[in-house]
Amino acid sequence: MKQERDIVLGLGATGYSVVRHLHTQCPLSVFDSRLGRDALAIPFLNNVRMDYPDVDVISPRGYKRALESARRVIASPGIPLSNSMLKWAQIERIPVVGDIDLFMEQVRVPVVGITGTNGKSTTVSLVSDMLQDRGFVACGNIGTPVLDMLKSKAKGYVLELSSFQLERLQNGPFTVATILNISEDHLDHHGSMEDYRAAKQRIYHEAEFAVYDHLRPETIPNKVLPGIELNRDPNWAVHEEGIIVGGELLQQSEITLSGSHYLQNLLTAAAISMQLGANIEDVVRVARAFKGLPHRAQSLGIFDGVEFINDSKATNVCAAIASIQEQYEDGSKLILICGGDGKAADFVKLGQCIDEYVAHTILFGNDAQSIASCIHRTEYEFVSSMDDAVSIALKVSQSGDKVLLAPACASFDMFTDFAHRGTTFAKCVSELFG
Ligand code: UMA
Ligand code: ADP
Repeated sequence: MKQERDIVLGLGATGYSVVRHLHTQCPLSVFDSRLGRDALAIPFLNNVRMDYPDVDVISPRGYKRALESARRVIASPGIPLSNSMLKWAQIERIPVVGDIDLFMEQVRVPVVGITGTNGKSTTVSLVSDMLQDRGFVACGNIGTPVLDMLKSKAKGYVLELSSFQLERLQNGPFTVATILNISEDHLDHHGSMEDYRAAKQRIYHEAEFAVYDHLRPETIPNKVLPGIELNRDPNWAVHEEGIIVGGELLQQSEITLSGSHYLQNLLTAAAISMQLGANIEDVVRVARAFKGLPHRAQSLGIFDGVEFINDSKATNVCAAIASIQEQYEDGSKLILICGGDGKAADFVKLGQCIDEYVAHTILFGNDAQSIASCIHRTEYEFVSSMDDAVSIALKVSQSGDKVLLAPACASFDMFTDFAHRGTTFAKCVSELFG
């Protein structure tokens, strides 16, 4: 007979939050693919061993055996559905869920779900700022695992949901759900755009209300749901002078950040927040105060006449293209620092964009060569460190130019994460200029 034992797969931020959440409720086993070959690199293995000695750490060859006494597998988002550990669980008919399912089973207050290829963290921050006085907090893919926030006294949650979290979601009755946009990303994880889009659509399956964009058909729910269709409904649209929110024009002069994709994020955030009780004053307050998140099109300052811009979070082709076009808008000469782990992306469109808008490109990381093969006119060169990238950028730039870090790739081949990459860029710039 099977015991009531749960297996937690992956011991990163999510797995560790699941252990803390469940360890008093049922016997637990944990497993991570790096056990046995790179155990020191597993982020929370030591914490589990020290603080939760009753939790069984499954030996590298013991996983299949452990399944025999499991009632449920709780998988971390980074483990793709095609992973053999999940396939074996399926063969044994053991349900596989994620941390979002555990959260949704417990939560008794409104939950907003926000996904999209780009703009998730910005929009989640905008919504939680607009609903701050109503006791809403942000969590999820933005950094704090959802289960860690469950004990907070929040009156509502704003969840950033990645396609990795959504692809395994069983239980998603979101009060309001949105897909911001979909462009090519994470093909190494999902295998195809079809599967990536299907994962994103899961956000709407049990949602009560949807906010989506008429101009981006891929964001429209594939089932009938009450909602707001931005840029079709005349009360909710991006306008040449700003945005129309609930029928009122919010002028660009009232909005600190500019740029078409930022206005779209702001419009979406306003529609979600007002659906949950925010008023126009809350929207205006946030539109005035919000200066953007670190590592997203963040100006580091102007040095010797050259502006350095950190958009380390432009981790896919679409975000990098949006970033290049945005920075080029005032006609500046652009020097681009680009590259990293391309996640199996196609760089043809990036190459075309570089040829059109960029004066000089500096490439690094695993996919530097693949990007270079798509650049046909703009000069480029390869470097092996951020230090060298910044020195060369300075050498080829003149007063009035911009140096833009917009990598179009994940950072994991050279840095801990996008924030580490952005901080390293800022450090190299500040060292050069004392
Ligand atoms: N692991 C395995 N087998 C595998 C893959 C991973 O055992 O096949 C193990 C790794 O060895 C590692 C652990 O799983 O020890 C890592 O788990 P994870 O990759 O799921 O990452 P977490 O640390 O749990 O962090 C995750 C999100 N990361 C990913 O989805 C990759 C974090 O988003 C999120 O903040 C956190 O949960 C809390 O919700 C980061 C991210 O990069 C910011 N997300 C991607 C993105 O935004 O593009 C999706
Ligand atoms: P995510 O959490 O989805 O990665 P962020 O808000 O952190 O999104 O922004 C990541 C990158 O995407 C930044 O480089 C930013 O300039 C760009 N970006 C933000 N919003 C949009 C959007 N609506 N469309 C395209 N690019 C965007």
